[in-house]
Amino acid sequence: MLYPQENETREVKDLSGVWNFRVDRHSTGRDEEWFRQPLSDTMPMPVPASYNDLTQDITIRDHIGDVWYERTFYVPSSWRGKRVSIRFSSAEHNAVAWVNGREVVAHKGGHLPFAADISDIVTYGAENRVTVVVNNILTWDTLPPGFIRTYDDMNHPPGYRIQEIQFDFFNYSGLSRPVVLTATSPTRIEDIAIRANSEGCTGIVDYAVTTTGDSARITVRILDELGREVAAAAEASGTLKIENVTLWKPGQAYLYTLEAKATVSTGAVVDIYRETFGVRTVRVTDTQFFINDEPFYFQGCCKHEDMDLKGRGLDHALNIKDFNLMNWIGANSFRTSHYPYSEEILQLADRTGMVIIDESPAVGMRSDNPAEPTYSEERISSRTLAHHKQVMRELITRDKNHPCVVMWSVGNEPIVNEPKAGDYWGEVVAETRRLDPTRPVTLVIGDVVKPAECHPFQHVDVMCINRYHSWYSDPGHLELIELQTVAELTPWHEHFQKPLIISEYGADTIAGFHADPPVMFSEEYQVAMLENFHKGFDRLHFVIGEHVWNFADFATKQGVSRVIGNKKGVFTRQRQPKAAAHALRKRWSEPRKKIN
Ligand code: BDP
Repeated sequence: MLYPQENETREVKDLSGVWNFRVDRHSTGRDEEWFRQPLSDTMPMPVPASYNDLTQDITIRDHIGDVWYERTFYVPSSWRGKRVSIRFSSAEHNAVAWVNGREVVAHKGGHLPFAADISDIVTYGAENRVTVVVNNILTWDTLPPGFIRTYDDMNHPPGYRIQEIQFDFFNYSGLSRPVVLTATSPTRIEDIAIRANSEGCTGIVDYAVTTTGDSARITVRILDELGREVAAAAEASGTLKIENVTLWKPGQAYLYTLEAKATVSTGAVVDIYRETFGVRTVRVTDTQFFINDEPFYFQGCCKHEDMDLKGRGLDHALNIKDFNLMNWIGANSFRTSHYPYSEEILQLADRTGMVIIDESPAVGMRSDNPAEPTYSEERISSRTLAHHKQVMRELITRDKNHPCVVMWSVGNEPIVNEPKAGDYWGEVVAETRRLDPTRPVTLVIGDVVKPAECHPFQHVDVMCINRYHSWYSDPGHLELIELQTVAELTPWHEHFQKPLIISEYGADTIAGFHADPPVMFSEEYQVAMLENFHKGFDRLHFVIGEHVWNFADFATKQGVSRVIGNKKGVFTRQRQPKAAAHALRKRWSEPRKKIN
């Protein structure tokens, strides 16, 4: 799905701002058809933002179920005869939208965009109303999965229920990314797919432009960063060559623009779309990851979209600060743990040369009862699998043209040792490869099992493994980390003959807590722990990357091991460095040394 773009043929109207908001406390809104009339009893609520942390009402923060958003907007008279759409960049997690009381779109799953043609529903040159119900309930059929636990005992009031989640971040909800109106010609460019790589000094650009509406003639040109035309064609799809191509490289981004024009029989240009892309190749061997035929070592931190007050709400200032901090610390990459991040974040990565492992929201895929299997019709079922494939389709449709994305991650820390795990993840990986044969695929695992018991890894190109030595295992024993890293990871490579990224390692650290010799939760402990892991990584030739957990402290559900959230950040939630940030900056600014 193309990003909303404003140009000489396209208009975008941003509906960000303060909307009307109402919590559906008794789940009556849908039956009472609240979308028919303007909502009553509303409070103001910003879009984009998660709503959870913006009131003083704990029952709003922890609400389970529907919330309603509404606002009015004008559609200019000049838009009559155009194709008018409404586009939601994300609604967590399920949503239905009505315009002027008529349903226009329903979407399952947060973090990915959806849109509806509302040309025949809006009133031109007049006020219109959009109403959206957003539901945050997670079930075994959603990604991430979750389930509702209801209690029937003396210790809980009648009907008491909680949302159980098996992932370690707050279940923020709402309209966390922009909502926009777009106006295009009824005959328009629907999608552009670009696959660009290089042979010698020549860029080879396979492209396909699809259109909707009346037939249109498509012409394309490729422009370099100075706006000079470097290739052109008069077909909707084909292969273009860029002589003396400038490659997109980690830390050294170079973006070309593919400009597509749709012309109708009268000779009028009815639509133009300019898609940026980079020319780069990606390749994996049994011990290495190559970008443009140069070995690439992933160094960086996993992240979250997370901040005070606005939760997962899109925040350009925060994103710029985060990219500047990652640059400062010497990070060259990050994983979008544990869900697709905003399109605006990927655009920043394209532009700055940050390398991305793009992850689906499949996190917490594990049975809640160790005596019962995860992969069964009661839990992770054929319904979950069908939805997972749909999510991969939507993710790849959205992100396929970003040069920053070098690998797809199909999920994080599922149960891997049940025999059916091989079938489930095999199917997800196969679908991912069918959709995009150009990028490697990984799965991130966390369980400490023997390699032969990890059924999904036979299907992936790169093994991503999360390890918490001296934290969740052998707490306090920093001296074991190097030994355990080497002893435990070596068999994984021997068994699978694939390269490996340590996709998480870390320690909760309260900024300002000090102890020397180090004790857990002190800044010194976090530094010492990272350093001991690094000694292990540097001894392993098949380790192709290290992603610290986590870039910054973040909000989680409440629990006895979380002190107002997860504190494994090397920056605080307000983006101030802990001692570990300085230590990483030192390591990542020096040339990397492998011992063997
Ligand atoms: C890993 C999870 C991550 C958690 C982290 C932790 O992948 O989401 O936040 O552990 O416990 O298992 O801090």
